[in-house]
Amino acid sequence: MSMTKGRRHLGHRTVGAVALALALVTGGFLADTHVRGATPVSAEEAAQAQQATLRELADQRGVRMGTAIASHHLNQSDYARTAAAEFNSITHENDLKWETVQPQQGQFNWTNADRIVEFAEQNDQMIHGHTLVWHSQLPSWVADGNFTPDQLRGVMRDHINTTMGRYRGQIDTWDVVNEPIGDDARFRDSVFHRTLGVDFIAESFRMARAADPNARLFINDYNIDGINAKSNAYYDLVRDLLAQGVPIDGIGMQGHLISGQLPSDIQQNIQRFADLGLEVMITELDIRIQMPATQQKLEQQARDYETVANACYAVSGCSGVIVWGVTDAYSWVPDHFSGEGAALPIDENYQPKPAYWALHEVLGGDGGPVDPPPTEEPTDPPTDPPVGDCEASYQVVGEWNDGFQAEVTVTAGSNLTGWTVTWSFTGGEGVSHAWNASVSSSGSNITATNVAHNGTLSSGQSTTFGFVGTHNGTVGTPQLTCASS
Ligand code: 9MR
Repeated sequence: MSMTKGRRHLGHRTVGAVALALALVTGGFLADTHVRGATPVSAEEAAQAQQATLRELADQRGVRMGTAIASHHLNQSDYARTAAAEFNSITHENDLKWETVQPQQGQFNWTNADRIVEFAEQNDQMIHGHTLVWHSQLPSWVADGNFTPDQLRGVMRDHINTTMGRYRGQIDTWDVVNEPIGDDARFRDSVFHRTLGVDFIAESFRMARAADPNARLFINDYNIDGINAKSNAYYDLVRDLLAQGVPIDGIGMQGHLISGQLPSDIQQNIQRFADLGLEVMITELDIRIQMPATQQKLEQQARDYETVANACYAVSGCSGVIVWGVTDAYSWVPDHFSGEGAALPIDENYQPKPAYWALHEVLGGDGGPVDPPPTEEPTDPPTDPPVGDCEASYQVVGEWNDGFQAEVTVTAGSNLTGWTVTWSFTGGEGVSHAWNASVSSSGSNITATNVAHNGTLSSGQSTTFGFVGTHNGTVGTPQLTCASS
């Protein structure tokens, strides 16, 4: 299903009729939509439109279409109305985290968490519980605690039992362990890992199963949406946990993504975890763009939302998508990524963006009103096909103290049955481990060749491989050479 197909032109139903019908019947955010050329709405049109919220489409398909919310916004009517009308699942963005729920040992504060659970119950919504054992937003009495292993187990068990116990029967999926692996694909340092070693993960899941035997238990992280070193580490971890009989039911791929830079293998990645017998969820989707947002960037973002949602809904083990906020007005993105924003499907005035209509169409809706009129914005010049066998482009996608992650996209200029990309690092960088290519080094000279599944490319087709590298201060962009092999 493509966005261009979904961007309907007049002749289907008029924009005015759809928007007005939606405004009349849902009382949702479209109530403020500018209705162009509004015409009287027939009962039939109103009835059709009434089925058109994301929530209703998701319910019809039996999938999750959720959002994260903050209790302190729920007294704003636009916010609460949109959260209730558009989503069938709610997650506490911050109000269920350890520092909020148990800021001091044994002192539990449920005010904000309860408020959200009550909201979800009033609106007949599912709740995805976020989160129990996480190194971040952890009160200092735990994070800096000097516990023996048994003491820490006691602290974890108490927190898990009390929190899951309070919402037993109300919250039936939980992020039990959040973000235990870093971007370098190694286990993160935390009080849990320091004190209990990697077993803290298995122990957390066993405690959670005991606390609520009916809840489905997830591990959750970011940058594991495509196939890369970190998601490979997760694959090995959950496969081993399952083999040991650890009660883990699902994996959450958070989906904090950059528009135009999505991994190309999201569906393949979801599928391999589903093939392990796990439920997969996209738990925190947002796709940020460089501000200011233009129509062209919003259309690209819509294609990105479509890609992610399609990748999930195409895999039977993927139960749904949760977006990380109701409106761009309160997204975490601008506070954390300077110059970036507009990452959600609904804008700061509660208006649907192209990304909203992309989700709508993926869920089986009509994809919304007509295209906006063509804009005068410059379009990117068409990219020339590669001259010669192939071309390769290089992108650094993450960087930390002594490491970095990069992706290389190979585009064929003619039909290929194998390819080799070579480059030289000039700043002392090295490759430590790679995926989707076989990589060898000789000093600073690197040679990457295809693996079995991505050597055959027809002219114009692309494939991407990646690696985690080391550096001593400089992460450059080398010149690449690509040839058939
Ligand atoms: O959206 C949350 C933001 O309001 C908080 O300031 C931030 C603090 O770490 O956490 C954000 O939510 C995070 C989530 O709990 C776990 N995955 C990454 C999310 C974005 O940082």
